[in-house]
Amino acid sequence: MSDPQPVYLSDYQPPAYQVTHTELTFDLDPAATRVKARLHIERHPSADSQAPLVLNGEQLTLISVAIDGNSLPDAAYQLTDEVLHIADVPEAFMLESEVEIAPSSNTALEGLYQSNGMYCTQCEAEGFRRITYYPDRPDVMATFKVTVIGNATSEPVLLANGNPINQGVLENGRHFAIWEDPHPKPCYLFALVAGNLHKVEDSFETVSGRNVTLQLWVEQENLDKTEHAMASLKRAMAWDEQVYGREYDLDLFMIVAVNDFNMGAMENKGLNIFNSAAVLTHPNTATDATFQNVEGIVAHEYFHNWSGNRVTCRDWFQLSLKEGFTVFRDQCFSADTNSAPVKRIQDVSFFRTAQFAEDAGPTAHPIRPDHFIEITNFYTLTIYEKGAEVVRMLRNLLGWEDFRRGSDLYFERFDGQAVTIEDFVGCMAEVSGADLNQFMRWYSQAGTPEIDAHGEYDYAHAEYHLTLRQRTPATPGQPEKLPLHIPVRMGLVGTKSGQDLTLTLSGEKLGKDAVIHLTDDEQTFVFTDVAEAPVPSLLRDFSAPVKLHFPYSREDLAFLLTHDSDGFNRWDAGQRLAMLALDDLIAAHRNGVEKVMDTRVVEAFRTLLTGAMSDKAVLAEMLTLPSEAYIAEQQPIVDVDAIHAAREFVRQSLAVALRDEFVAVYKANQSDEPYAPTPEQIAQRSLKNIALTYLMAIEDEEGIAFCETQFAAEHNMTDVRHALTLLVHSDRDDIASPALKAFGEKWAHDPLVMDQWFTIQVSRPQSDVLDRVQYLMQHPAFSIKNPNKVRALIGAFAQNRVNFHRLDGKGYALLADVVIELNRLNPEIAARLVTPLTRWQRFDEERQQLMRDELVRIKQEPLSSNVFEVVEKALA
Ligand code: B3K
Ligand code: ZN
Repeated sequence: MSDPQPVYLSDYQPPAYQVTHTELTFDLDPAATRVKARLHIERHPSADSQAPLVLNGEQLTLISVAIDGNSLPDAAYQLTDEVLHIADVPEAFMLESEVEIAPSSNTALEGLYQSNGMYCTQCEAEGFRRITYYPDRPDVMATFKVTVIGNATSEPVLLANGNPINQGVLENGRHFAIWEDPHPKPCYLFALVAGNLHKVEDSFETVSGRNVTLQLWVEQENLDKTEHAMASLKRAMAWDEQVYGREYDLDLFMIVAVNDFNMGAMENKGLNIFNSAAVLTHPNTATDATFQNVEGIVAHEYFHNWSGNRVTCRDWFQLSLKEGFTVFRDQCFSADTNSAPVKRIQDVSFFRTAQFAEDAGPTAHPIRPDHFIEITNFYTLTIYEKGAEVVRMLRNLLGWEDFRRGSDLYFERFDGQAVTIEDFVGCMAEVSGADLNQFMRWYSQAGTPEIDAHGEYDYAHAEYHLTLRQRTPATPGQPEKLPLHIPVRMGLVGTKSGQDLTLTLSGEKLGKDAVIHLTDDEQTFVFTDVAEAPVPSLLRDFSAPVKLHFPYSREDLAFLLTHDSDGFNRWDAGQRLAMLALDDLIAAHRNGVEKVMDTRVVEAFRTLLTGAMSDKAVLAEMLTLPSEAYIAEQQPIVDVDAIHAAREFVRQSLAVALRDEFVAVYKANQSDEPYAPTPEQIAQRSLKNIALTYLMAIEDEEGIAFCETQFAAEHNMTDVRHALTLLVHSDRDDIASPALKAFGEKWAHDPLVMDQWFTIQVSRPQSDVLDRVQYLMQHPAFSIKNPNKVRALIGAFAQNRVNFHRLDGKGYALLADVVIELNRLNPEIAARLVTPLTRWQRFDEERQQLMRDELVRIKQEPLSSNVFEVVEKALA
């Protein structure tokens, strides 16, 4: 067998044949589903009349194929494992085929598969080719009519995209439903669901007065977990009308929850399919974070109806066209619905930890890659989150009004088409007159740009000289980088007044908060009429996805922490201050020197805790130390033990110094109001729980009592889970073990709560974790075939920095064993799971060797193209 080969963006050719209308009939059976397809096909006028028809198809058993009613003899076509090739076809014709597939043995969860006995589909990106022979590419768009035939008892509900047009009873206990979707769509948006489902129904009146029926389909026991998703959907529909002028376009919108799903959810036209973890919530079973996540994902999939479905991608290299834009849209929606500064802090915090790591590793790729082996490997933080940051920069460069005009133009001009990133950015340039040529490099250049900044105040001339130098480190396949267009939003905060000073650049008054444009390798900006010495506040609101280095003193940072008018940068100043202290402590740990806590951090925290800060949500974020993963990102060589020890030392020192303040905050933020996922309540719970986190760092007796009471009160899952986690992660096994046991027994029937139960245990810092993982893999609630379980147990263990990176290599070996097993069952999940091993360059030599050994062991297996691509890059 030869190695899988990449496809290249530069090889793109428009399709020679279009499918204008697709009719499908599914006769469902777990082991032998029959799929009949009738495809109305037309040759493109500019295509060669000799062009063969090439249809994708994988793991299909072909029963018959005919053109215009004439069955094709064997000699008329060629069949391989991947394509059906017909050399000679007319200009316009009807292709009929019948295939057999086996949903019950589909463990890859791509195409048509069964989850808990229910039939469902996942076609993006290239899953439709596992359903029928078809030109499985997004630039082929057809209207669809779908007939689903199933067993009336086991599949009373039969769903597909669009509008229901007919249903009826057949012989032998079978029944059928017919669905029609009038909007032309690529086959990746096709969906079918059949099973014993129950619905919750609501409605939404659109801005033009149309009534849309909204349905949420779940298994019976989950009917009480749908309220929040439904409310979120309605908010999202209203938001897209108000903010983007986008109205829904069918009379019915359905969401289905399934337990076995590779990703969060899928935006199939009119029939979104969701991982149950991304849609089901109840105060007793889901945390605040889950409530917010569900709201964001429901909105994200809904927003795709325009940014993705009505206007779709020409090819999969353009994936960020729909994903980056849609993530940006859902981020803004969540910011408008909840606390905007906290949303930004959390998004950036995650981005700087996880996307920066991706951009610095062997799988780094541009937002628009120029080649790939397996597209499912490119549903990444770069395509999604960095893509969203780039759209956000466009919004900031143009201003909202021009950005909105550009968005309107894009949707109008390209409605019903499959387009490219140039088409999107082109609309933005057209409406605004902005020159975005250099900006386009953000789409083709991988790696995180770094800005080295320094500034000098010239008292004599009342000038501030700010020099910014940019460089983007080499990434695989891209040794040389060009300068990018980087918008730096900034202010100068006067050290006497504590106020933002007016920015005057080349005689022009820019206001107190302005964007300067770094476009060259190095630029110096001279601000004039600067009446007092300032501290610069740079990259406000994280105005560009870059690393910014500025030689701030701890005094500067303590000053910005209290005086910066930008909430994001106030938070960031606190993070930077903590990082300086952590760096010293990491060095002390490595050198075996006694650790000493920086009192400036303690005093900064004291100010926060006792000050008049009214925004509890932001306060809770400011009291949160950088995560071990984020700290690791900042180190040249990651020393997991030193990082853990240093962070624990800071946590404990703060707890000792500010114990009474934490107790006071904890007590002041108790509440027995009925649970609601409102921003106010969430803020209060976050603040209360972060205070408890500190108290538990020193296993304070009162803190332990708070935990026990909070756990036992069972008021809501946010509080219960937080208390349980703190207990389990402490050394008080005498209290933790019974609590964990009670929790596991109470929720044994609820898979989503059991996911949390797994994660809590395998993220504890104690050294017994590896044994626990092995033990829990045998637990009846665990299944390697369920992606949520794999993420909750194995994925969470691989995030447990001290235990996964054990020096005996057993953590790595365990992960590799699971990857090898999953490679056969579910290549998409296997390829994601291997990620932590691919980051071996970041560690000490001993660990590097151990991690590489496991990658080599994986590489010796017969690999799916998914895992092959990742491992090959990691070992290159
Ligand atoms: N568009 C889907 C992606 C599913 C792809 C899985 N291989 C989810 C989303 O971004 O909305
Ligand atoms: Zn998406």
